[in-house]
Amino acid sequence: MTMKLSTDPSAATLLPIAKKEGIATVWDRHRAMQPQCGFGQLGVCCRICWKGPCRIDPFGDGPQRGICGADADTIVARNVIRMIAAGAAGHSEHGRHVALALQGVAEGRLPAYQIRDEAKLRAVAAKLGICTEGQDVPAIAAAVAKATLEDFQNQDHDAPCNWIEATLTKKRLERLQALHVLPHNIDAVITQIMGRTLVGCDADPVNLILGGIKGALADFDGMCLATELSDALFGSPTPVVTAANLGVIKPDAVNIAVHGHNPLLSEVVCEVAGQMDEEARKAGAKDGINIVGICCTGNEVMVRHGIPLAANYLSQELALVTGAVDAMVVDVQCIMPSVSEIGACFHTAVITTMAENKIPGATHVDFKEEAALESARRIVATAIEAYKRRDPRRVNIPDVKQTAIVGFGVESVVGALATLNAADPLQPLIENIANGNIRGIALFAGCNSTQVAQDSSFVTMAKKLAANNVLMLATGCGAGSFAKHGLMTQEATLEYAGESLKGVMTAIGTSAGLNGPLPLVLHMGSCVDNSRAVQVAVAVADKLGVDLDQLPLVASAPEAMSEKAVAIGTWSVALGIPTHLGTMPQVTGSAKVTELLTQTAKDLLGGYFLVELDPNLAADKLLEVIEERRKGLGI
Ligand code: CUV
Repeated sequence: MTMKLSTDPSAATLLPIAKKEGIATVWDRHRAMQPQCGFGQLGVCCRICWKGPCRIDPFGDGPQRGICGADADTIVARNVIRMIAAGAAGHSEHGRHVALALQGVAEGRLPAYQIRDEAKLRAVAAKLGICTEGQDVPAIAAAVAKATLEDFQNQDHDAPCNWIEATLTKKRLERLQALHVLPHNIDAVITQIMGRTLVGCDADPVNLILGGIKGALADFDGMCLATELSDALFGSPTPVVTAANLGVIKPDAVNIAVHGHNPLLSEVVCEVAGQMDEEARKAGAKDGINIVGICCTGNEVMVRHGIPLAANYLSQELALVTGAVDAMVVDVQCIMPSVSEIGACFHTAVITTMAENKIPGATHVDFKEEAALESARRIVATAIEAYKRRDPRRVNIPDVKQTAIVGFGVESVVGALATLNAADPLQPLIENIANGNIRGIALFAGCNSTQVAQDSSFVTMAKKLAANNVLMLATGCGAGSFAKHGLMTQEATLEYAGESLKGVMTAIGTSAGLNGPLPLVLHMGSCVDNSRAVQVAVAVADKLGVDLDQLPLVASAPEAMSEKAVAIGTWSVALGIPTHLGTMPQVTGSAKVTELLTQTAKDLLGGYFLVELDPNLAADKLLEVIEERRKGLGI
């Protein structure tokens, strides 16, 4: 295969080492998997019952219906909405954990946690319409947790989830209500998708996709609550200077990589690591304990505490190939099962922590919020023990890292803008969009995929959009890509931003005390933090008196792969945002479903999917969409 596998410079150093050591990586397995199943790629393979598997012949010569009679439209629609349900389940389980933790803190049951951001808690309470007057912090936390947990329990179909109702524009809520796609209960909506896609149930592709949209909006609800309650517990992000890529691993430290998604684990590991630093030094690590992040856990601790990011999704295995990671601590989602085997090639302890997420060959340390400190101590002690077994001759840490200024939550963005206009912080942003200094806003989200040379589509698109004066926000592994490639720096703004964008970024950055422009791409956090970008957009829309589908706002997941990305992309469309996918979605075996998602959605919701695998063309198309939206607004 001649295709470049990764544009991450650390991969160039480490892939040959992996090869020499006989370690297979994600790219080797990708190659071994070629050619991949065409039926699966089109979404026309059905494994929903044991009369099957069935598959529809895309060329029209063979079967056009499965054994039960389901045609390609039904099969594709069922498959894709099951993906949405899985994505929504992942995010909302994460959200539920955080909400239950908040409840535990309110009741004084969780000594490892506290409310670190009281202002955020109060703001959330106000948003949910909870009266806080005369209430102390535990009482407010209890009320917020209760209102949040109702989103998992409410049985009244006509009462939408509390968080979604508190978050979106009025017009958007009405539009979604009219389509009967507003979720009333996250768990119920996910269950409904599983139920309606059983053999012999919903066969109408339009009805199925509408059910999927409802599931995606449940995903959005789970994300909003996960983000906001995590901020209340762990602090809202503020701008911080840190670094990204595998060069953040230190040769003389006990390196602990925190990997996965949920901050409930990583926050406590970070805290305990600080307390156990001396033990690491006693074991011979003269730089003590060094925590580094991978994937969205990495993003969570990066935007809140400036913990450096070692890797995004596709280079998680390479972190182990450095031979200098002493423990990789994982919770849920996006953890390649291969890490335990690669860890075993070295001295690395791969530690799973969640009862429902184990990996053969890994060490399991059960993590429960009630005993979080004890578990975290065991985890850190395991890392120190592993460090003692590290073979220094097998250490290869690539000398690759980039500075990254990160931590742009809604509060910090508004705070920076407030330095220009304290009375009306959004005004400078709106003014600059209206006068065209900023043409539009693009949210980059989503994963890495082996379908694309790692990080390449993110970087190519961002440079082109920047040159055309588009303000960029990023989350998830997209944010990881930009951080690793030096696009979250002030220098990048000076180098790549178009003149008018550069002027605005410099004015905001300088007045906010950054001694120069804002970084080219603003890091908003993990995947669940996509809700932050929506909050900014809703605030702008409300101020202008328009709905989200009128704003010059686009989203892009150029290297999407996870079912979670399918859920996120779908709610993005449902919120009225044109949403680019740079990898081929597994739906093209149904012309009807493809048309629904890429065209009909535009009439129904204002948002739609735009599939373009070439990042240069994708950027052009998004620029066109932005100009079309500007025209609609008369700006
Ligand atoms: Ni939640 S979902 S590969 S870590 S962004 Fe990264 Fe982000 Fe996709 Fe996973």
